[in-house]
Amino acid sequence: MATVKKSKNVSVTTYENYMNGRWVKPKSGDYLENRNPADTREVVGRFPASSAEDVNVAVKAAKEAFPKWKATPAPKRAEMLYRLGQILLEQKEAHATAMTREMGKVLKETRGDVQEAIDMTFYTAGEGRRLHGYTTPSELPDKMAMCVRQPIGVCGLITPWNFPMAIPSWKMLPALVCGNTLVIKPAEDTPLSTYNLVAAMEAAGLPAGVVNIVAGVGKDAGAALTTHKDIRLVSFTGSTATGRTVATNAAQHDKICSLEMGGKNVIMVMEDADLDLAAEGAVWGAFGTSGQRCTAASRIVVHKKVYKKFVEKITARARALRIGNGLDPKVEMGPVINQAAVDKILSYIKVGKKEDGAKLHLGGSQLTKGELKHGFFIEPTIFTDVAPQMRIAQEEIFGPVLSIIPCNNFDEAVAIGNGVKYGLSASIYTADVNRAFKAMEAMNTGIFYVNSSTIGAEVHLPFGGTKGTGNGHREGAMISSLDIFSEWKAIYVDYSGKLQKAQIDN
Ligand code: UN1
Repeated sequence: MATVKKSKNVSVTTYENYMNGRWVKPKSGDYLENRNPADTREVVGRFPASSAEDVNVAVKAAKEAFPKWKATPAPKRAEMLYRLGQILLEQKEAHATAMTREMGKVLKETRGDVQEAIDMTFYTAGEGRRLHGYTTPSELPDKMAMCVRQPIGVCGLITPWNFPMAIPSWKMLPALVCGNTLVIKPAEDTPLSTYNLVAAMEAAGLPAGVVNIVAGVGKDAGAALTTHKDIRLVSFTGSTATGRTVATNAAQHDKICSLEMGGKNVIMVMEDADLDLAAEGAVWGAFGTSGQRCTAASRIVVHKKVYKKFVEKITARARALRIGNGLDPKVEMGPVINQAAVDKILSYIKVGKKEDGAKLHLGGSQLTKGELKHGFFIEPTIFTDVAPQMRIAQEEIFGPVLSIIPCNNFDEAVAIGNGVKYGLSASIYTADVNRAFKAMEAMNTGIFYVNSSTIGAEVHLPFGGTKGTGNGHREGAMISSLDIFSEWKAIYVDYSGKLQKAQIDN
């Protein structure tokens, strides 16, 4: 990695792609600037604007490394992951600081992001000594039947900017423990955190070619990954629109494809809920990470009996949030990621203001006073009296904008909660255990919480959603993510010494 002089006083680090165990320049020689969304005067680094040619080199390296990595016993593969976990633990604070600088979320949250990658590392490493298949009786005598997991080959991974170390870890680590090699393209807004993860993998001793990183934009490097003939699996997290393109490309080449896309998550606050707890959870779910999580709580459905009181409580909390640069330990909410995000969020606020009946109750503007003018800051924004079919209650905004929807009873809350095209996360606040269980059953989402917000999934449980959120896969938890990153092989051993015919000799 070279450091180039940017101006008189500031030097900016230039990062290269990592392929076949070496850091190499992109063939085009072009780079993208990674700027701090809290203060765009700061360039965090320069990263390759890679092309399909760069992707080809990385895929070739991954393909050549595959046979040896596949033949490496899984417990040995996992030993490298244990070392990786140790390294990440030692580097945690530095990685959290770097992540706040490139992504904007507050330090407490970036520490959580790095910790999620550490959790995933140790958790997955344990799988090196499991990777269980199973044996089962054959229908014929003197015949054994079993299933084993086998690696798939070269995986192409495309990851988003909101969890730039955790989400790459959800994909890379299970891919590696299963014996695959990989090429990852991190989001162009936040490549540094994924680079830091890859550099830690290099330090942990991963052999050349097993892990490769190619930075760049989706339409070049990303698209090339989804269409390359030697990539057998594509795993993508990001917007629903891009996910469809990824899936379409993958289908043309018979690739395995796992998608994790949008959300429009709901918190249902019942009349018997602990309203302080619910308001605290709602603020955390709606405005944590400036609302930029696929699990963010962007809709709150509140029982009419407690509606007014709840709105008062959440407003008081949201109004008190300290907004600014996430490196300041007092700050509770950072910027949004870039100018395009500002434009999109403000346009949704405009749409909400025009909706007949909805009231802009809090916020609604970009913050441009003092130091904030250098970043992409938007006020915590609350719309009240929102109707379930309004666009602000249906579409993913991915920013600090919350819609509060009144409801008459539990059944109506469930119907509103389920009445969107996504199905990632949902939650209910209630003191009634029967109702909590009914909601657990009734909500058509991949994740559900009782008396807790919609965010905060732990790595050892399945992560993903129903309907427009994904295409049926789950990351995180071992069985489900191993099912993404390995293929089953059914093996029959006939020790009868004669020809036995299944389905016929019966
Ligand atoms: C995401 O929103 O894209 O459950 C991932 C959570 C985090 C992961 C979120 N552990 O909120």
